[in-house]
Amino acid sequence: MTKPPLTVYLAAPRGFCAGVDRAIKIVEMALEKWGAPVYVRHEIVHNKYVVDGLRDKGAVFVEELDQCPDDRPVIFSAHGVPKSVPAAAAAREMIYVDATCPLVSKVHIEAQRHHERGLQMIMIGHEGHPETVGTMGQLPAGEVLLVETVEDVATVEVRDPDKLAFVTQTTLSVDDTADIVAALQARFPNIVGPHKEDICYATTNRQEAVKAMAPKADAMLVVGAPNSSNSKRLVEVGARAGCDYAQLVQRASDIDWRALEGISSIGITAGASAPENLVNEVIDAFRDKYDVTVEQVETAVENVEFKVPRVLREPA
Ligand code: 0K2
Ligand code: SF4
Repeated sequence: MTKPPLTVYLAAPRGFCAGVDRAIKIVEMALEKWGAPVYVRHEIVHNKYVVDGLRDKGAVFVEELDQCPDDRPVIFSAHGVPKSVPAAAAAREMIYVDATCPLVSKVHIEAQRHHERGLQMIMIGHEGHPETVGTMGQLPAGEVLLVETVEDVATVEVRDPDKLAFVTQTTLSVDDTADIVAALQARFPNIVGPHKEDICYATTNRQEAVKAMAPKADAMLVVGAPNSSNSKRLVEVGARAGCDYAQLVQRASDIDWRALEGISSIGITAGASAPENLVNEVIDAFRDKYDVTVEQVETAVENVEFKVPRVLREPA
């Protein structure tokens, strides 16, 4: 039986960013250096496949530091942690390695500097997301106000409208955040902030690639986890860029084949925490049913790389 033709538009860049790559390497190198078990506070990155693979090698994933014993190393996830977490680990004389992405740490430092200059902080982010919790937790409780939407900007109650600064989560929608920043600047003309926002290069590039790819495709799949902020944003960006069906899949077994009936093209991308082998698994699932031609839609070339902490590069 001949298979129907299908064009697979493959977004580039997609998948792992430099911060995710570094965070996973930190867990692998910690396991090599100290042996199992190594504890990891929170999923190192939001991907079940990655977490399961590291668990098989001896990593133990917990949500809070008090679930870790004093005498085993602990790693903090790529999303960052409130200041209280390394402080508690130090007080217990634990070995800890911070796998917070350097681009998230940069935001932590920004928040700290504004605070030291006497500015009250506004964080644009998603309530309860570990990165937002971590960034807000760089300053004393109550010093950072959270806004999630343009509507929140209208009601946020500040100490002094002329002594304000803002920071953002790194994995937000570029377009939604621009609207929120504009609303903040309209209400508080003297607010201080980064040049645009703190959304990282990887988030920005993946959203740009989706914007170029989505209008061409009859449907679009984002390989990523339901708790991955940047992956969920890619689904929204795809839908807004004109793709009628944009869906998140963790892997090939999640594909809803009935919803895809009649398509002649599909766009595929992957969130910053989704491994390339899961992208290949999804493409292979299409090859089983279709005569697939892959066309890359490339909007940027990335060459960012972050070093792992020195403690892991030194011999035991
Ligand atoms: O996109 P999220 O912040 O939810 O996180 P992941 O899916 O784990 O992606 C890595 C980004 C981590 C920090 O920016
Ligand atoms: Fe770092 Fe951006 Fe990757 Fe987050 S998405 S880990 S901020 S490079």
